[in-house]
Amino acid sequence: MKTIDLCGIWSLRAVGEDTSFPVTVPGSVLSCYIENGVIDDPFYRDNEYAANELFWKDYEFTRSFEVTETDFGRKKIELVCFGLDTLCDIYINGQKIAETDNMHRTYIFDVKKYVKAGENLIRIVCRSVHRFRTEYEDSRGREIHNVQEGGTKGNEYIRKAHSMFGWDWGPAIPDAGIWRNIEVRCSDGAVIDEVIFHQEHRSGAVVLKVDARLSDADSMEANRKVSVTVISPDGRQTRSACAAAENGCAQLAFDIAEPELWWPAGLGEHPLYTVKVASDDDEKEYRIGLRTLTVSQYKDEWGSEFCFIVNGVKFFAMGANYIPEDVVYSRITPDRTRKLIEDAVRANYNTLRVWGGGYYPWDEFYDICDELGVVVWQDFMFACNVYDVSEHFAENVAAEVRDNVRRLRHHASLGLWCGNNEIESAWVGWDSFKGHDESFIDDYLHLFEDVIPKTLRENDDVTFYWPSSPSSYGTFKDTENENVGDIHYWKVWHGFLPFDDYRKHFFRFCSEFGFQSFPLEKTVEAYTLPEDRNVFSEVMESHQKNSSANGKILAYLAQNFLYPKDFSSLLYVSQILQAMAMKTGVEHFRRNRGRCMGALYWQINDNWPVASWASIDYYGRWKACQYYAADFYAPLAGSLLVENDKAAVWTANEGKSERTMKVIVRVKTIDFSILAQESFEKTVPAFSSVLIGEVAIPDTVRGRESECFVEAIFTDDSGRSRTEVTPIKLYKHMKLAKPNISCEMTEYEDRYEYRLRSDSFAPFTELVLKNGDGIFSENYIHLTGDEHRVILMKSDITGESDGEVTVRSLRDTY
Ligand code: BMA
Repeated sequence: MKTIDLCGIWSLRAVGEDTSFPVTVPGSVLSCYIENGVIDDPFYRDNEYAANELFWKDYEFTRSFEVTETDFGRKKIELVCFGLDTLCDIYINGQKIAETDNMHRTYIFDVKKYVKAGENLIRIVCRSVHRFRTEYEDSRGREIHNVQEGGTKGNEYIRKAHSMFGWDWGPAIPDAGIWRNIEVRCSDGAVIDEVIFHQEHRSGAVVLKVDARLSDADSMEANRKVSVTVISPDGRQTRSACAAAENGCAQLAFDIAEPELWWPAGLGEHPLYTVKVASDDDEKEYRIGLRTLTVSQYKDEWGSEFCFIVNGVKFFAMGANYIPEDVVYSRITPDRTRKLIEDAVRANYNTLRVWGGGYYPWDEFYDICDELGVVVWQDFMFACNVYDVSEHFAENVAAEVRDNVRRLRHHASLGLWCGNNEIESAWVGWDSFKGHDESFIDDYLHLFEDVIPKTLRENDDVTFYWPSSPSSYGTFKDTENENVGDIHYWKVWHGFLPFDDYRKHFFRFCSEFGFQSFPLEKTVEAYTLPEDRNVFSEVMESHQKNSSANGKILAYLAQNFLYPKDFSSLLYVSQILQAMAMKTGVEHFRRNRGRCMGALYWQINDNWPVASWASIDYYGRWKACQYYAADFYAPLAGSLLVENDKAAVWTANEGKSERTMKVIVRVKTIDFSILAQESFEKTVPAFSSVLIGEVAIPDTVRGRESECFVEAIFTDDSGRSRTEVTPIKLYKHMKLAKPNISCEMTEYEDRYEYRLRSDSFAPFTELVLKNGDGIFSENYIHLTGDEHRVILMKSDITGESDGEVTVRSLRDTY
């Protein structure tokens, strides 16, 4: 087979305009216009609105390509488009070959009769999605009035990432273009259409079945052979076999007597076997992990559990929700994705949920998750919308499901397929869903409980399917039941309840809960002018897509902290609030391990610089919450709970072996006098959460509550130490002295080391690199005593930096 890569430089022109610009494909109108200086950076100030207007126009992408005489002589010539965004007309040499209307699909067209030997011209016209959505007529004359906050009416009619039309964290700029690879394939022999893997795990051994299917036309011809090679993770053992294809299918099986099993992060290694499949004219390579992975819904005393079970082991899913990484999709490079997933693992995640309002990530995303042991909860791309499920729409979705399931099903990291985000529960409870024609409910059931699961099963009969997130039983039954299925819990934040409310619930799996904060000041500076730097300015409000969010941040601030003295302090305190909120939730969920088996907060990343629920901002900068996640998701995590005049210390062990935890609990004053102290040491069994001990708050605290706090220093059996703090009164009512914090920096070959010390209690001590970016070994720590605390910055700094930092703590905010 010969592949002619059509990526690279194309020419782009708005239809009806004279000027054309070079564009690198994969690429888009936005990537081209930004690169060529046609528009100003759409993320700067309020430029997003002008960028949105661009998409009332049609755009034409053109390039030429050569087909040699030899390639032209081959039997089959196909155009393969891995991602066309979205309403595209494709022409080769002036003849229209196809129309497309789904950015989530891989299109393969037989173009033999359109191409010629020598130079060919391909032209792809992307029609305006704004025109389409405003002119669209429902297949049965019905009206849809639901519009997601920050979204655009009519986005539901187009199979294009919903959030490209805006969301409550992202701008509405529905870019257009060729967003993934594109190529021409010329072949003579058999093209491998798909490869299906099945694993049978029995008494420690694995039978790996490989089922290779040749594309339709080829399967008719006799004497087709398929060979398969399986290479062990270390590359040392290679086994090959060959089989004749019957009706286009060849099946081979390999007995793997001593399989190296794949485990999620924290539970073991993530070895990957390489499997090469070859026909006479095609070759495909896969990396697979040997494991069983599904969801257990075993009935128990509370209801039904909802937990991932890998190789027979139930584990607590820890992580967050993933949204598109950029508004300009061609900027989402594998390196950037790798950095994000590495940051997730660095913060001890073992799971990510790919949320249904974006795109199906490209293969590298899953390769990286396979390599790093991150289980993927994979939504199909539907979120918060009412759909007109016409016959064409249903067929289009079925094709999309088939394409993506075939592309992703072999990945070790694939944990679950989910029908959609929040649509089942929206039909039950959301005001914006009320008043729609009832037949839309049939459309819902047809799509999510028939078309999608049926197509899924035809292509992946192994991976667990969950109809919607959240759901309990499907079919609108008891969707918000806390004792069955998963939950999106938003009463903290959207419902305005205090952080403590998490502790009143015992969810089985909390797949969304979240709290907003502003991004880092450096990030805000990148999209504002000095005069914009007030959270209620027009520019700051444009970079805040949840209309009531600034008010919420301020209301939670009022519950916890004193009014911040300036803009910078407000940004910082908002991040502390977010970190506290997520920590309160996750610690409670993990204390209830067994009953609760999953916590995926909303959300890990942003698609532009914005105030949002993300714990890592658009530029990859860690907010306080990401640092705290590293602790609250630690495989062996300690938590401190001060309630009813008692301080209780807990440890959750999400590992396979028993561990030991030592804890010193002290009740202290802000000038470090110790009013009470107790030490504990306890063995914590594998996969458990235990109460280590309790300490009564001493009477000596009476009358001076506002000067006192409880500290718990957890030291695990590897020597790793962490300090948890809870004040006796609320932080806003504490009498904090202005601490003198010394910070000595030493530069080593591979790191900067900062020795911090304070003369009085300094909660939430933050380090920020003055120049450049990087991730500290810890941050937003509490300085609770005379001793030095050491923080490291390893050599992964990006940008120019001499290691210089600014230091502040809570007392600096007022
Ligand atoms: C969740 C998500 C998103 C949204 C978020 C914050 O429920 O599914 O729809 O961005 O809430 O409001």
